[in-house]
Amino acid sequence: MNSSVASSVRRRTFLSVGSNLGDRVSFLRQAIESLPDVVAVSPVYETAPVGGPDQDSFLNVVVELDTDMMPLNLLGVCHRIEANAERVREERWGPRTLDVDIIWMADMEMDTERLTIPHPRWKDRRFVLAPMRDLAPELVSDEDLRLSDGSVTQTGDL
Ligand code: A4P
Ligand code: MG
Repeated sequence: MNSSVASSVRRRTFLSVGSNLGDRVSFLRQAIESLPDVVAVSPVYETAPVGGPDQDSFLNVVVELDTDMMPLNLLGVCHRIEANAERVREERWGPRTLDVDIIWMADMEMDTERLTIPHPRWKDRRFVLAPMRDLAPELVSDEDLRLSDGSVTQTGDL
């Protein structure tokens, strides 16, 4: 494999996947089928929108990868998957068919114009923390979950 795409290290990685427009369940399913190196998918949560304009509720999941992809290449994959879901970037935090964000990667911290890891707002958001805790309770404390914003309800599995 091209050395600019992969490193020799596989990292435990968590992505947040959300949809609040159109057929939300099939957009989530399509995303998961297209992602590389998936090892686990959280239950689905119906979540009240956090930030942005008045908009419909989201379905959110967190997906765990075990991947050797470099962060910027993984971001490129996330953006391609969003584009395939007919996502149009209109308004920040506005309604979207699909949003795929990198939340956390083991032993990885970076802060560039294009990519910040861990995601700068992950600890504020219950729609990220609740499904992430289902997969990685050692990374999300009760206190983190209690202090986060937004209401979430678990609705089942994809
Ligand atoms: N970017 C920087 N760091 C990252 C990262 N770790 N992962 C850059 C992904 N992207 C990252 O994102 C804007 C730019 O952020 C990207 O081009 C990338 O270079 P975007 O997806 O185009 O726009 P956005 O998602 O509207 O903005 P942002 O800042 O990512 O929004 P958030 O903070 O992710 O919030 N409420 C509920 N209930 N459920 C949701 O899923 N999502 C949002 C989006 C708001 N409210 C929500 C939900
Ligand atoms: Mg995003």
